[in-house]
Amino acid sequence: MPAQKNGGTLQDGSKQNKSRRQKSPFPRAVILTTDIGAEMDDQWTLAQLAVAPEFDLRAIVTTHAPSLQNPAAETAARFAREVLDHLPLKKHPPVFAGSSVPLAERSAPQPNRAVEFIIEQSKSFSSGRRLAVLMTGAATDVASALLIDPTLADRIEIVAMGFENWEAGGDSWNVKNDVRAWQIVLESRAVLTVGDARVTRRDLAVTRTEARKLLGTRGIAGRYLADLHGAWLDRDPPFVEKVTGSRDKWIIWDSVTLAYLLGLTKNKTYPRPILRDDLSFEHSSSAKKSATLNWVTAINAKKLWRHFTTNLDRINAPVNFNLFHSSDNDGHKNRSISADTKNS
Ligand SMILES: [Ca+2]
Repeated sequence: MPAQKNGGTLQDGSKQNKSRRQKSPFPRAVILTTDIGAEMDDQWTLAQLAVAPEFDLRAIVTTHAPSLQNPAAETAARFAREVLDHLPLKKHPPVFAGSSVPLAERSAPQPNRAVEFIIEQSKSFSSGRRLAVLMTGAATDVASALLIDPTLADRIEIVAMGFENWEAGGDSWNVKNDVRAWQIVLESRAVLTVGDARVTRRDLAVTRTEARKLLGTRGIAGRYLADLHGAWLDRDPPFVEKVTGSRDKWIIWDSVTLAYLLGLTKNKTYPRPILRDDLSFEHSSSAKKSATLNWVTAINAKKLWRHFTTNLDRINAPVNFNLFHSSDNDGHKNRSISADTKNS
């Protein structure tokens, strides 16, 4: 599919960015930060990440969101464990509840075990081999980690779902839920990629029928995930229609982060903007020229969903699949990566 052209005066500062994504070898170490339970997309993203042989999911850090019952991060942690309990994995990654509230001040981190874990895990990584940190909820814990240890920025690559679009910025959820934290992230030196609401709304909308067809017959995990999608559509149809234009589809927003790491997106590189308190971007010409960020402009949804279903099928029938596809029988780390999921 064609990359969406980003218009106007900013085009001069952009360039096509096929090569910038870190070409770290698989399996790639990843920490997922998520406000899981707020909608239903986080559950799909977590499940796909956990079953993918391309990733070594080191931990799940749960974040706050206004719709999660207090304490929000603890509530989200229960949703994360519920997803893991539906997956036939040999080993579950640890789940850490992060902060249940946004940062109170720009200069004051909110330490917790999740923040400590991010910093600790990062220590065996470097600027040439970065730990991937996916931000699919509020940025609070990542920002706290960056405030406590600014050198963390040299060892992580952040991939985030957030903002309405590149030109204006703006946001209705992840960024809005802790603007200060996002300001810290943007001001840091961490390699950063953003998948916004505009591109995910266009490329990652899934209808009820599509969800059932993709996942409904794929074991306990598949049925559970398809049912979550259906239940979300039924929960508040006018809201669903307001967001998507239809009562029959919802957007799997957060999986844009996964798509990026799998090489299933088109991206552009831009000078890093300044985030104002009202969530708008200031595209300042005086900003440091070296500071950039990657912006996702298109997502190959067909390949992304095929990656999901292929891996669900494999974990549901591990013996047959491994005999057929791989010469080794050691399930998780050494599984062969199918041709579909190699970078395109
Ligand atoms: Ca989310």
